[in-house]
Amino acid sequence: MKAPVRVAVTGAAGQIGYSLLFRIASGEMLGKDQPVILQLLDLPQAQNAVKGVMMELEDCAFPLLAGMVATDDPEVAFKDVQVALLVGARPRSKGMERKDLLAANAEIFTVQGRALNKVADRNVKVLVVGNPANTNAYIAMKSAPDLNPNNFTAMLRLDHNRALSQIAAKTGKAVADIEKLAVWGNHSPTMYADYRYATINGESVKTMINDHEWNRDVFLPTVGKRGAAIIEARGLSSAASAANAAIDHIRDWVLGTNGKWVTMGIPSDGSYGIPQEVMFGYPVTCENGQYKIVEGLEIDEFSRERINFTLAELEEERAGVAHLLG
Ligand code: NAX
Repeated sequence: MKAPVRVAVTGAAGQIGYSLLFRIASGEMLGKDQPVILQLLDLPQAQNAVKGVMMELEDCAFPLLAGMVATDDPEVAFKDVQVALLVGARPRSKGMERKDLLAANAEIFTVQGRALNKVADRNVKVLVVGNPANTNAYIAMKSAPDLNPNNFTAMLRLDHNRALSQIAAKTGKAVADIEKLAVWGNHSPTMYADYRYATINGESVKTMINDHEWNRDVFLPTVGKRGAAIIEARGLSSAASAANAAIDHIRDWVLGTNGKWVTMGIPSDGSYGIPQEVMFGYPVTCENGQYKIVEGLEIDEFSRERINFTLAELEEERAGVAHLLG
């Protein structure tokens, strides 16, 4: 039996947490032969609810669940963790302005970045799900100077999966056969889902669809506003699909993609003209626990416009929190 991997999940009492924890404990994220210890962080007032979730996890009798910890202290939750899923965040309350939301989250992710810096495993892989995910991941990264910045990532995988399923519906083909999709930028309606290089059984998706208006007026708005459409229909924000995307993101990062492209929000290395350190959605492949940006894609005028648009939003968010970073 392998040694257990310590996995931290923040916002453990929330709705994404409830869809996420059982799947991690059953081995869907790190493999069916990999025991895990769950280290659950939530606010003091949510500790009772976390206990309830832990009771249910116990009642599943998962063979791979080697232990659990519940706490409201980030330094306890992140102690020696090799994977950290930062899901908990401050939601926008009524009348709250965008800058206040950014500031409230900046505080949370500064504290959590510092705690990771102090107590986490030196190779911890961090995924930020809590919104604004890219900027929160950027703040956590900047607050953890002793850790490798490349180990901080933001979740764009839900946008990627949403785009895959829209393309499958449009072409009448199977999701599993779609390769080489890219989503650029921020996890927000400004993201740019780009199927120019995508193929289905070797055939070009762009040629198959051959409809620029559909791309611009239907596909991009549908993917970009999917979160709002789900809130409208369900009365609650996406949870199971978000948890599923988080599992996909970490599984692929740890176990590899076999050459398949996936989308991750990662600190830019300057590729495609994105300023260094901006937490940006890129197409990547993963191997041996490392991701690698897919390089050499031609960026046409329409794509450059879209990429600049989502970049401008990220730069604005980054400028909005700059004074809060020491
Ligand atoms: P919930 O409100 O159901 O749960 C959030 C949980 O986080 C609560 O239990 C709360 O007590 C806890 N929490 C708040 N502040 C905390 C802190 N400082 N430390 C630890 N725990 C804290 O929200 P849920 O639906 O689970 O969504 C969680 C986050 O994911 C939100 O920020 C949401 O906007 C974001 N999402 C991100 C997505 C993405 O693709 N990146 C998609 C889905 C989702 O909208």
